[in-house]
This record gives sequence, structure tokens and C-alpha cells, in this order.
Amino acid sequence: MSTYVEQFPAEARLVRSAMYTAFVALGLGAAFGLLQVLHRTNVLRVIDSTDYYTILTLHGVLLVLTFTIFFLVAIFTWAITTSLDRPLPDHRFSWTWYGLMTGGTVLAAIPIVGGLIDQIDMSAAVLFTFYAPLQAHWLFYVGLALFVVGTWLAGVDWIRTYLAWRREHPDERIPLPTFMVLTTMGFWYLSSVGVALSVLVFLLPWSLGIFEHVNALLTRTMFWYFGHAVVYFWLMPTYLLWYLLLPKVAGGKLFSDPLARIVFVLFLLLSTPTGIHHQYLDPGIAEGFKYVAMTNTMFLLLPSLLTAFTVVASIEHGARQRGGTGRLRWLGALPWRDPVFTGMALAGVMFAAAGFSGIVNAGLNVNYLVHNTFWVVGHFHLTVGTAVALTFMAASYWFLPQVTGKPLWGRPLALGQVLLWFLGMTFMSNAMHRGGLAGIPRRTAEPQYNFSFEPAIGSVAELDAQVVLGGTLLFLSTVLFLTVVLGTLRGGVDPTRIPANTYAAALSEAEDGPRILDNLRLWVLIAVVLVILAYAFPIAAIVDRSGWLGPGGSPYPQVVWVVEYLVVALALR
Ligand code: HAS
Ligand code: CU
Repeated sequence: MSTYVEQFPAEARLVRSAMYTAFVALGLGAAFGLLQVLHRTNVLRVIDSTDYYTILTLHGVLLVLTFTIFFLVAIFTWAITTSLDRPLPDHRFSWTWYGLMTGGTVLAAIPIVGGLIDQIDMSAAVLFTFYAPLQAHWLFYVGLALFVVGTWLAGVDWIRTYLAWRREHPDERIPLPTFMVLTTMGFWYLSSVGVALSVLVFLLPWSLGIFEHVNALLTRTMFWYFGHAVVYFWLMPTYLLWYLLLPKVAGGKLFSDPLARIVFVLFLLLSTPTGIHHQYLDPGIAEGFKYVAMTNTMFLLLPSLLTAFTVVASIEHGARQRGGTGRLRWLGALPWRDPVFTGMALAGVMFAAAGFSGIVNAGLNVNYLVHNTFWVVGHFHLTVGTAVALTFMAASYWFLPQVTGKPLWGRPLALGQVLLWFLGMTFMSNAMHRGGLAGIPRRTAEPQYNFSFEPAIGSVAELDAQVVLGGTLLFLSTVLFLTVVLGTLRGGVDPTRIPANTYAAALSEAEDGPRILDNLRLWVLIAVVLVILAYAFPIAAIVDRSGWLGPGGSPYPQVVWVVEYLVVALALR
């Protein structure tokens, strides 16, 4: 048994590079987060309120797009190569997608940062949701497009590796980690096509002045077509780690491999036809379509509930292997001193709370209460900001030694780091949820409230204090994380002190489930049909009412424009 870097030195270099890029994004994004909480709560204002949205865009883009996606390409590369036990087929190709993703990020960042510098006439304060009518400099859209194409090519790389394996193993079940990567990429291709079309066909030509205006509702709908699925693009690598690494570090086995497959198939089917749940309050989309989105969303709770069951059962199995007994006393037998375990377990605990706020969001009528309030910010700091981010940080304490050959430095610090994140997020997200219920809006530089919502919710001063305290603890936790990373990298190579590169085996194996689960073509086909059912009519209705480029123009010449643009773009390629 050996480490990943010994087994796959070239891939380890790629995984390392992607992780380091993610960590740089994490550090910068966290610093901007600190600026924001201090500004919003009027504790310390070092930026102009007019720059708040640029800072917020940097915070969002760096954390939810750059940090998460760079980290997940690292995880997926590890998962494919380890579970298929073969290297990626063509390393030049692999570095090409990594280069496209990095280059795209840099290009997109230039106009955002440009917005902070008076001498530079550029800006891209469009937030991480970047739909019209907010407009960015064209470089931002070009950068985004390159970044997304980079992820597509990464998927091609993994699929090629899988197909090469398949030729040599025609009858074997797909190894579970590879199955997870392939199903995730299935809905990623399906959903990111929407945002790519929106950027290339509408937003980019609009930012270049080729179109005078665009149909804001259409670009918003195309964004959310992708925007909901992207949250599961972040969540699936997290689940992969909860299914494969968490049971292992807990000392047990995965409860059921077939159940895990069902979960990933359900995400492939339902991640995309649900995006309209972000648009419950949008005029211009009929209630019936919103109702369909809500129904699909409620079905989509199922795979997460199955995950809660499976992962907790696997952890319990681990605890009992370690001698734990009793109905709940087994919890004490878990390796709570191990930051990898504790970080991921606490991320799971927080995700249970996040699931509840998600269910509230998803209710068509209850959503009216919370939409565009601080509540939503609380929700996504528990989901992507904790379930995903804390899992990725905790998992880094396992992966860094694997991909560098250097043992983890500062284990007690690492434990403190994950606990601090949990504590900070408890304060911050609690206050955000409560403030949202009182009507405090999100995305506001100076939400000036000085009244009290006693007794139901509390005073604004108390909520602000919690947000500042929580936000500061989160920033400190990030600094601690980066300290442990740097400390580890400064250490010497010693593979003998690193656990072997293996993941949890399953109590109930793949063979216990039906073979049809591995029929990925079938699931992709059904996913496409569901997307057409959920989106064809709403999009047709939007275009019918206000044209491809918004009210005021006849649709015909606009369609010609779009086609011409596509032809030119293709020719220039
Ligand atoms: Fe969400 C808004 C609905 C999950 C992210 N969401 C957002 C936004 C983001 C986001 C970023 O329906 C804001 C977008 C914006 O800027 O406007 N969300 C849901 C629902 C779920 C959900 C139903 N969201 C996520 C995940 C995200 C994420 C995951 C990121 C990764 N969300 C919404 C809706 C909105 C929304 C509306 C729009 C709101 C509005 O009005 O704007 C579900 O997937 C949640 C299901 C989860 C569960 C929990 C299961 C529990 C588990 C824990 C197991 C325990 C363990 C611990 C492992 C049912 C799996 C064991 C430990 C031991 C010690 C034993
Ligand atoms: Cu959503």
C-alpha cells in the first residue's frame, strides 16, 4: 500500500496544482468576506459602499466558483485514477484543461478588480449570479466561458480514462468513485450548456455592443437553469468524500454501495429541472411552471435524506468497529481528535440544518417570506459555505499528505481550525437566518435598521454582533487552515507516516444492486427528457412574450443576428 504520489506521480502534480489554486482563491475570498461583514454591520468601513458590490462579486466568484470547482477537479481526478487504477491518458490534454480554467479565472478577475481602480475603465460588479440587467466588461464573460470549457475538457479526460478501462473490463461494475464522477459530469454538461449559451449568445455580444439590449428574464432563467445544478456540482464531490473517505476515517465501511448509486442517479435526473425554484418571485413565469419546479425540488430532497441515512449508518458501523456500544454512546468511540473526521462530521451536522432552510426556500409560498433576504445568505453559508467548504478543508488534511508525500503538520491546529469554522458559522448563519425572517435584505452595503424585532427575533445590534463575531472567527479559521497547509508543505517527505491511498469498502457491494443502475446512457436520456419537460414551455413563453432580446424588437431580425453571430464565432474558431 502506498501514497497517491507514489502511485501516480504525474496526476499527483495536477491534483496538487488544482488544490493550491483552490487554496489561493479561498484565502482571497475569505479576506473579502471579512471586509463585507465589517462593512455591512458598520463596524469598520475601509471601502466605499459603491465598491461593496465589486468586493461581493470577488467574494462570491472566488469562493463558490473558483475555490469549489478547482478543488473538485482535484478530487475527481483522484477518484477516477485511484478507482480505475490507471493514469489519465494524455497529460498534455490534462494540463490544457487546467490551463483553460486558470486562464479563464484570471481573465474574469481582471475586470472585477479593475472596478476598484479609478484609472481603469472596466467593471464587472455583477455578482456570482451574473445575469442581465447587470452588465460586465466583455473580458469577464470570455473568462467565464474559458473556465467552463476547461471543466468540460476535464470531464472528457475522465470519460476517456473510463472508456479505456471499460475496454479492458467489459463486464465489471463501474467502480463507485468513477460512477459518482460520471453521473455528476452528466448533469454538469446538461446544465452548463444553458449558461454557456446565455453567455456566448446574449451576454457577450451585448457587452461588446453588438446587441443594444437583451431579454433580462431569459438570461436569468438560463442562469438558474444552470445555477441550481451548480450547487450540486459542489455538493457531489462533498458526498463522494462523505461516502468514501468519512466511513474509512471513522474506522468502518460504507453501508451500501447500491444506495449510493441510486443517490447519484437521482441527482443526475433532478438537479437541472428544478432551477425555477430560484425564480418563484419573478414576474413573467406562470405559477404552474413554478409549481412543477417545486415538485421536482421536493423529490430532490430524497437523495439527500438517503445520504443522511447511509452516511450516519456508515459512521455508526465505524464506531462499533472501534468498540462503541449503546444507542448513542457509540458516538463517543469516534475519532474526534482527527481533524479529517471531525471536520467532515461537523460539516454533515451543519448540512442537516441547511437542509431545513433549503426546504423552507423550496416552498413556493413560504419562499415569498425569505426571498432576497439575509435568510438565503444564511442558507448558502451552511450549504456551500460549510457542508462543502468545511468538508474540502478537512479532506485536505488527508489529501495533502497523499499528493505531496509529506505528513500533516500541526494536527492540533487543524482540529482547532475545523472547530473554529463550526463555531463561527453557528453564530453567523444563525443571525443571518433570523435577520432574514425580520426582512433584512441580502446584497446591501448599508442595511440601516436600528429597531428591534423583540421578542420574536431579537435586536439588530445583537444580530450584527453575531455576524461580526462569526465572520471574524471564520476568517481566523481560514488563516489557520492556510497555516497548516503551508506548514505541511514546508515539511520533509516521509511516506511511511502517511495512511495508504485507499477508500472505504462497502458492506453491501455493487453486485447487490441491479445492473441497470450502471446504465448511464439511460439515465442521461431520462435527464434530458425531464429538462425538456420542465423548461421548453417556460422558455417558449418568455420568448413568445418579449422576444429573444427583450421587449421592443421584432424577434425575426434578432434571431438572424444570433445565427450570424454563431456562424462568425464558429468561423473564427
Ligand atoms: Fe439551496 C438558494 C433550495 C441545497 C446553495 N442555495 C441557494 C443559494 C445557494 C444555494 C448558493 O428552493 C442562493 C443562490 C442565490 O444567490 O440566489 N437548496 C435548496 C434545497 C436544497 C438545497 C431544497 N443549496 C443546497 C446546496 C447548496 C445550496 C447543497 C450548495 C452546495 N436553495 C433552495 C432554494 C433557493 C436556494 C429554493 C432559492 C431561495 C431564494 O428565494 O432565493 C436541498 O438539496 C437540501 C437537502 C438537504 C437535506 C439534508 C440532509 C442531511 C445530511 C446530513 C447527514 C449528516 C452527517 C453527519 C453526514 C435534506 C445529508 C453525521 C455525523 C455524525 C457525528 C453522526
Ligand atoms: Cu436551488
